Amino acid sequence: MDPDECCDSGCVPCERDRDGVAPLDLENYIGGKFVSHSNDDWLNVLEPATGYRFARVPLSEPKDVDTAVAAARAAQPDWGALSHAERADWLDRIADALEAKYEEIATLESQDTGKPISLAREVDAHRSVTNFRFFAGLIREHVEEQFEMADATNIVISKPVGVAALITPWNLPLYLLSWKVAPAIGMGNTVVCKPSELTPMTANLLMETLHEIGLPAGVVNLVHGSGEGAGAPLTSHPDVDLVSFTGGTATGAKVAEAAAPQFKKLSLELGGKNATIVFDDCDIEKTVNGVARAGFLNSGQVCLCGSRILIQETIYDEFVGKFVDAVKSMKIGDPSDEATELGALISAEHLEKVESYVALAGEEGGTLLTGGNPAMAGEFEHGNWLAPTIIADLSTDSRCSREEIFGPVVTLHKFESEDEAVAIANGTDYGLAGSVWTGDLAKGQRVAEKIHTGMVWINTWLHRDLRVPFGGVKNSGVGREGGRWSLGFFSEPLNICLKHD
Ligand code: TXE
Repeated sequence: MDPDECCDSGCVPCERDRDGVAPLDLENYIGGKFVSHSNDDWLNVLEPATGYRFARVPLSEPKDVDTAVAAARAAQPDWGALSHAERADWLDRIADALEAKYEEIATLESQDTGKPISLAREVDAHRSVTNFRFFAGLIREHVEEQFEMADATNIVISKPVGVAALITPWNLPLYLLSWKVAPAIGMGNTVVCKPSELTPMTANLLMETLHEIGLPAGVVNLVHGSGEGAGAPLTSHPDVDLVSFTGGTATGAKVAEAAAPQFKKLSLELGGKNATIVFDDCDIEKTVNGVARAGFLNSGQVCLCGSRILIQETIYDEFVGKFVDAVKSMKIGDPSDEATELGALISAEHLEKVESYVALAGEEGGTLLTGGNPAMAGEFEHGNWLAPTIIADLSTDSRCSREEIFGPVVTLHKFESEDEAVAIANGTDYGLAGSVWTGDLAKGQRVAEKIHTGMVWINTWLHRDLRVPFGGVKNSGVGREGGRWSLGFFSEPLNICLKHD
C-alpha cells in the first residue's frame, strides 16, 4: 500500500520510514557469527509512539533454529567444563561492556517499546547490567552442598543441564533476556535466545556486545522470528534440554505442551491479575502514589502490575478522589521527553485488545472515572496511545476485573473486612503478585499469607531483591527463578556418595 494513502486513512502505517531512512535489517547470531536467515521473510519493527518503521526482523524458520541449536550443542562441553569462577568472570565482563552502553540500551529500548526514556534508564538499562553482575557474584560464591553420614559423605554437585531455549516477551526486553542468559550460561549451559519479534533491538545489542568481548562462539545464540516460525520449533527441538519462557498464559500452555513429552526442564513466567489491597489504616498520601505506580508503570504492561485495586469502604471516597487526581496528572506522550511518565502501548493490535476491555467494562456496568484516548499531535498521531484509565462499579466477578488486560487500565472495588479482601484477591485464575497497604504490618503479613500468589509486597510494590524467588501459581506459571532458584533451575544436581573406609 502507498504509505501516504495509508497515513491519510488514519491507520497505523506499515511502511513509513523516518525521513526516508532505510530500516536496519537484523541478523541471527549463531556460532559466534551474525548470519542471514534462510528465507526472505521479514517483519517490520515499528516505533510504538509514532508508527515509523525503523528495523526489519528476520522471520526465521525451523532450519535456522536447527543451526542455532547445533552451535549451542557443539559449544556446551568446553563451556560447561569451565569453573564457576571462570564463568562468573565472563558475566562480569558482559556487565562491564553493557554498562558502557547504558544510554544506548535505554534509548533503543524506549524507541522499540514506546516506554519513557527515564523508565528505560532506571528499569531496563539498570537491571540488564545488574542481572549479569548479580549472577556473577552469586555463582562465584556458589558452594557444593555436603551431607555427612556416619560412614559416608554425600557431595551434591551442580552440573549444567545442556542447551537452554530462552524465550522472552516485549514489555521488558533486555531486562528479561539478561535475567535468563546470565544464570543459564553462568551454570555452564549454552543457550538459544528467541526474543519477541516486536522488540528485537536490545537482544541484537547484547549479541554485538558478546561478540565484541569475544565470548566463546556458540555459548549464546539468537534466532529472531515469530512465535510459530521460530519459538515453537525451538521449544519442541529434541536437542534442547531446558526451556525458560516469559510471556502470555495461552502461549505458555503451548510451550508446556511442546516441552512435556520430552521431559525438558521448564520454567513458565506468565501473566497476572494482581490485587492491590488498601486498608483504612494506611498512609493515604504514600499509598495513592504507590498504588498509581503499581497500576500504571510501563503503561500497565508489567505482569506484576496491580490492576485490581481493593479499597476498604471506610476510606473509599477519599482514596478514590485523591487517586483519580494523581492519575489524571500523569504526563503521557513523547517517550524521549525526560518528563514523560507514560509512553505508548506496544502495538496497534495490543491497543485494540486493551480498548476492547474498556468497552467491555461499559457493557459490564462499569463507570469510567478517567482515561480513554488522548489527542496526540504531530508524529505521535500514529502511535498506540491510551491514557491511564480507572474504572469503578464493576462486579468483582466481571471479566474486566478477573482477566489480564495488560494495559493502563485498573478497576476499583470496595471491601469491608480482611476476609472479604482476601476472597476478592483470590477470585481470579492468576496468582503472580499483589500488594497490601496498611499501617499494621502484622495484619499485612497475615493477609499476604492468605493470598494464592507467588509474591506480595507490603506498603511497597516492585521492590526487588534479586536473591528472592520470582514466579507465580495457578495460570501465572510454573516454577521459580531468581537467586538460588535460578541456579537450581539452570543446573542438574548430581549426588555423589563416598563410603568411608
Ligand atoms: O505474548 P506471547 P503476546 C500477556 C499479555 C498479553 C498476552 C499476549 O496479557 O496481552 O500475554 O502477548 C513467543 N512457542 N503477556 O502475544 O505470544 C513470542 O514470539 C514458543 C504477559 O505478545 O506470549 C515471544 O517471543 N514461543 C507477559 C514470546 O513468546 C512462542 C509479557 C511471548 O509472546 C510461541 C507479554 C510458541 N507457540 C505478554 N508463540 C509477562 N508474563 O510479563 C509465541 N511465542
